[in-house]
Amino acid sequence: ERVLENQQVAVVGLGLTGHSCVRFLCAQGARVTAFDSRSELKTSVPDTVSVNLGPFDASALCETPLIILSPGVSLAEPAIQQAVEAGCEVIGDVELFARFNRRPVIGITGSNGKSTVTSLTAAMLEASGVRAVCGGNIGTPVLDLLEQSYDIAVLELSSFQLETLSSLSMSAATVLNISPDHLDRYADVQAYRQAKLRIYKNAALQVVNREDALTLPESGTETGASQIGFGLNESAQGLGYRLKDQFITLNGEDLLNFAQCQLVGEHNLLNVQASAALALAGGANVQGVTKAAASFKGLPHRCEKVREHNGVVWINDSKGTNIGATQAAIAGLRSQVQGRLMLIAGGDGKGADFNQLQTALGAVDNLICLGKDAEQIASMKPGALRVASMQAAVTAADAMAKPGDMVLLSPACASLDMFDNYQQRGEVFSQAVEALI
Ligand code: UMA
Ligand code: ADP
Repeated sequence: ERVLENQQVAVVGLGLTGHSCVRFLCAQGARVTAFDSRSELKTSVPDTVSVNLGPFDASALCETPLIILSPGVSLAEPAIQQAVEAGCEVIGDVELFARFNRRPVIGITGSNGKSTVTSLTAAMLEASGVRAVCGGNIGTPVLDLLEQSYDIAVLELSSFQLETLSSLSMSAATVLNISPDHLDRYADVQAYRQAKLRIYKNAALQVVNREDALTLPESGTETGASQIGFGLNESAQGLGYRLKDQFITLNGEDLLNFAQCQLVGEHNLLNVQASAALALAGGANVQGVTKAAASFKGLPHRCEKVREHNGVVWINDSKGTNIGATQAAIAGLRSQVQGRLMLIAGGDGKGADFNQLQTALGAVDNLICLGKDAEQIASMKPGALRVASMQAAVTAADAMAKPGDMVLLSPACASLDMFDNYQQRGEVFSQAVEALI
C-alpha cells in the first residue's frame, strides 16, 4: 500500500537517519521537505526534495502534517514544540519503520552493552539458521532494512529513538542496564530511564536485569507480557550464573560455559546472558546460542586489544562514552593486569557528574586526561596528567609503562569535542600505539 503517496512529510536532521528517511519517503511517492540546522551542510538528496538549511523554520514545519525527527534533534527544540502544538504529528524513523514492517523484531536498549548484545544476538540467531539483520543506533538506519531479506530484525535503540517510537511490536525487548548518560538532553536520570522503558510497551517478552531495578518496567508486566531475568547470581529461573564452574544456566539447567567465551568481564557475562534470552525468544536453538557465544570476539573499539609491545598491553575502549562503561571496562580488565593499569580518559562529558568515577579510579594507577572535560576528571585523582592530544596521551603512557602494565583508553565521554566520532578516536589511538617503537 502507498499510504504516503503525495503526502507532505518533513524530515528533520540530514545525517544517516535523515537520508534514509528521504530515500524511503521518496520511494513511497511522498512530497518531502528536509531540514538541517547546519547551514553549510553538503547533501545529495534528489531534486524533488526541497532542502531547508539553517535555523529551523517553525512556520514551514507547522504546515507539514507529518514530521520525522532525527534522534540527534531534541523534541524540546522550540520549532518542533511549536509544530506539536500546531497539531503536527512528530515521529522518529523507527516509528515510520514500525508502520511498514511485517517481520519479527527484537529490541535492545540500555546505557551500555547495546551494540555488543545486538551483534551477539544476531550471531546466535544466524548460528541457529535464522536469518537476522542488525539495525538502529548500531549504525544502519532501520528503514534501510525494509528492502533486505531476513527472518528477524535485531534493533539497537537509543533513548532518543525510543522517545519518538510508540507502536513497534517486538518478540522480545530488553533494557540491559541504566546508569547516567546524556544528561545534556534529559532533566535527570529518571527522565532518561523513562525514555528507555518505552521499549517494553509492545514487547511479548521483557528481558530484565535482576540486579538493576531501574531496568524493570514500572507497572510490573503490562499487557500480559512475559518476563525473564538475567544476573550474576545463581537462579532457578531465567538466566543464572554458577561461579564455581563459570556456567551460565537457563531455568536451573546448564546452558553454556562462560570460560569458553572470548569476551571477558562481568559486564560481558551479563551481555551473553541477555543475548541468549533474546535469541532464544527469536527462534534460536541452544546449539546456535552456545556456538555463537564461544566464537564471538567482541566488536572493535570495545575493550579491544590493539597491541602488546615491550610487555605492555594496549586496549582501545573508545566506545566507553559514559561513566558506567568505563567502570565496567576497569572492573573487567583489572584482574588481567599483573602490573599497573593506566587509564586515558576525557572528552565531552555530556553533563555527567564525574564524582561517580572516583571509586573506579581507585583501581587505576595512572590517569591521563584529555578533551573538553579533562580537568573535571583529572581533579578526581591526585597526580593525574593533562595532555592536549591523543598522540600526547599515548606518548605519556608509553614513557611511564613497564612490562606487565596495561594502558586502557576508555574515555567515559563522547568524542565529538575532538573527533568525528568514537570510531575515529579509537583509530587515532590505535595508530599512535601501532607507531610506538
Ligand atoms: N542536526 C540538526 N539540528 C540539531 C541536531 C542535529 O540539524 O539540533 C543535524 C546535524 O546537522 C546532522 C544531522 O542532524 O546533519 C545528524 O543527525 P543525528 O544526530 O540524528 O545523527 P544520524 O547521523 O542520523 O545518526 C543517528 C544516531 N545518532 C544520534 O543519535 C546522535 C546514530 O547513533 C545512529 O547510528 C544512526 O542515527 C542510525 O540509527 C550514534 C550515536 O552517537 C552512534 N548515538 C548515541 C549514543 O549511542 O550514545 C545516542
Ligand atoms: P553501547 O552500544 O550501549 O554503547 P557497547 O556494546 O558498544 O555498548 O559497549 C561499549 C562499552 O560499554 C564497552 O566497551 C564496555 O566498556 C562497556 N560495556 C559493555 N557492556 C556493558 C554492560 N553490560 N555493562 C556496563 N558496561 C558495559
